[in-house]
Amino acid sequence: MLIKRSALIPPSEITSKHRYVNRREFMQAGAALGAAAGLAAAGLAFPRSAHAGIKLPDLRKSPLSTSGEALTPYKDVITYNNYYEFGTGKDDPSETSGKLRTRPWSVAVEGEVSKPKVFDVDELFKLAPLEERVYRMRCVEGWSMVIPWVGYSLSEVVKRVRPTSKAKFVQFISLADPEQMHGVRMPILDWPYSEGLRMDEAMHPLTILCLGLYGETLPNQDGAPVRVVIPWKYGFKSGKSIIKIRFVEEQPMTTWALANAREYGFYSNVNPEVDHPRWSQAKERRIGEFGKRPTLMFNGYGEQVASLYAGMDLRKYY
Ligand SMILES: Nc1nc2c(c(=O)[nH]1)N[C@H]1C(S)=C(S)[C@@H](COP(=O)(O)O)O[C@H]1N2
Ligand SMILES: [Mo]
Repeated sequence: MLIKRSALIPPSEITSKHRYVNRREFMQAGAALGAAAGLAAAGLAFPRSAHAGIKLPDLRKSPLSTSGEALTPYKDVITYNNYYEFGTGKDDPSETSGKLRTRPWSVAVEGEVSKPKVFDVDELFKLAPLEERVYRMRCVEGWSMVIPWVGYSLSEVVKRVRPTSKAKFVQFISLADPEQMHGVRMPILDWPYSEGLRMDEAMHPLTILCLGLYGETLPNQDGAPVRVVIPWKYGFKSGKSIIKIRFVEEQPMTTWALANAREYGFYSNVNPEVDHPRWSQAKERRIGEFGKRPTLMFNGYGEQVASLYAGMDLRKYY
């Protein structure tokens, strides 16, 4: 088979991953790899179906990765998901997102910028060197994973559009296509899924524009073809399948704050001391492990990000 062993995936996980991927997906991946090789001269070009994941070449390992923690098995990363556009069950996204069309795809970067631009997603693959970033991911529901994301700092995109002095916040808007996404046909959330960051959070090097995981393009259920990942915040801040990045002057409304402002604040920094109104956040269950481990302040990224919140009451700005 053409899928090569990657140095970043421990052999045990390669085995479980390969056992998981079914034969048809293997065939698609193989054909896609062939096509990708043939199109190398034209840059990175991917076929419409990227469901099985297309190997991404030339990944450098980021020094910003967490180290010393086992990666969550690939199978769990792609079958235990929250992606309400494809249903509210953890299995729903992997079972129902297979036909999402991820090409053509573009991301419009607009608002308070002096150089607004619509980026074709294949352009985003070439904008900056792709890195492997191993981050902890903590869902507000109380579970966590360790995922080897692929991407680069979102600041790479931001600096190219030149935000104006009025740009104080950034909004990330996901695709909401009722024809492709059965969840969007129902009033589960206020669609499109919309999230936001303060400008300094968006510019922080840990915040990534994410194009892949486990050395391959993103599976649909994890937010193909492009998403953001903000590792010190609860997972819902990291919007999937984004089509728009908008720079704004006022703090934007977010989907989860609209659903329940008391439970989901704009900041949503991982914090073991600030409980969700309906449950404690002191501990978490790492997917694949038994028992619980303590939740880390800022999900363990406090050294890098605590200064962003100096002087702020984190109980008030939850
Ligand atoms: N568009 C969109 N983005 C989303 C969600 C969603 O329902 N829709 N769920 C969020 C939540 S609650 C979590 S925990 C993470 C899960 O990302 P993963 O499935 O890749 O681990 O995606 C976030 N991004
Ligand atoms: Mo979540």
